[in-house]
Amino acid sequence: HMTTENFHTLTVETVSAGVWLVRLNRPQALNALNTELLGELSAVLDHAEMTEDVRALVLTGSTRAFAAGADINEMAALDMVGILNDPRQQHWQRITRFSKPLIAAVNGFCLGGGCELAMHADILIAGHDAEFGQPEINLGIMPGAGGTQRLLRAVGKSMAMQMVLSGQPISAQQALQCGLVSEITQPEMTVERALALACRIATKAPLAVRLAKEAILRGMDADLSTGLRYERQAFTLLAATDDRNEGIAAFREKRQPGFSGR
Ligand code: DAK
Repeated sequence: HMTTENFHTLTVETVSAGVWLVRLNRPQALNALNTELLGELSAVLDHAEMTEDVRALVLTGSTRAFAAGADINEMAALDMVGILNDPRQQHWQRITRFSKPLIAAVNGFCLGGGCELAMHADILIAGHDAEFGQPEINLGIMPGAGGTQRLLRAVGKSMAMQMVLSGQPISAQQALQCGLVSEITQPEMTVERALALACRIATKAPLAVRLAKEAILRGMDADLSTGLRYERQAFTLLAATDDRNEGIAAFREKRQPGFSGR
């Protein structure tokens, strides 16, 4: 069981069996991602990765902001060498390689590094009032945590160019239309909807969930035949699991499966 007392910039709550809710909590800076916050988030992901009972995570901010970007005050102090040696790079890599389902519940501002963080999630749910943008260009810089690449893959060339080059944010409705998010909700329902999805995923066979997530992520940067080869291998691997036998047996016996993660 994860406690929140060691953290300054976020809280972690065990919501129900297998689901943790992580809330970014730097209201004075609209949840801007400073080194401490990214460090605490990567510590939570380490812990979640190692805890077998954890099956899915929901990541959210406040009603006003998911996150308004990297912490501009902190960034101001870094020169080129400082950026090259930046410890935050390790934290971003930790987030990238998280193997369990991560769902972002986004309300309010979701900008710059905040939008890049949300795009690290496997599923994005947004409130009607959410605003997604890459405003780095306004600061004379550009996205640095995957924004140009993940946005391109999520929304296509024209919208990615529009957002990154103009710095103008898009609405939740636009984000839905272009596929950046999969659902929009009433703002007060965003976290609830994300948790409901996480709880549902938490009942599935963990190995199947993990390999399916990996297959989809691999497909994002592979050609079709490479992606299909990976899918075939992963699918074959699952044939050796207890949960596959249990899932098929439960269907035939018209009962709910009890997955063991084996
Ligand atoms: N950093 C630090 N503080 C921030 C902040 C940020 N990104 N965003 C907001 N705040 C602070 C404000 O300074 C203000 O603090 P006080 O003045 O009250 O002390 C407080 O949060 C409330 O903000 P506002 O008073 O500005 O609130 P408004 O409602 O008027 O405006 C806003 C909200 C979101 C439109 C505005 O705050 C805003 O434009 N914020 C900046 C948005 C932005 O430009 N974000 C992009 C930052 S650049 C990398 C990885 C990632 C990145 C780079 C490199 N590597 C791995 C190499 C990412 C870069 C970025 O994200």
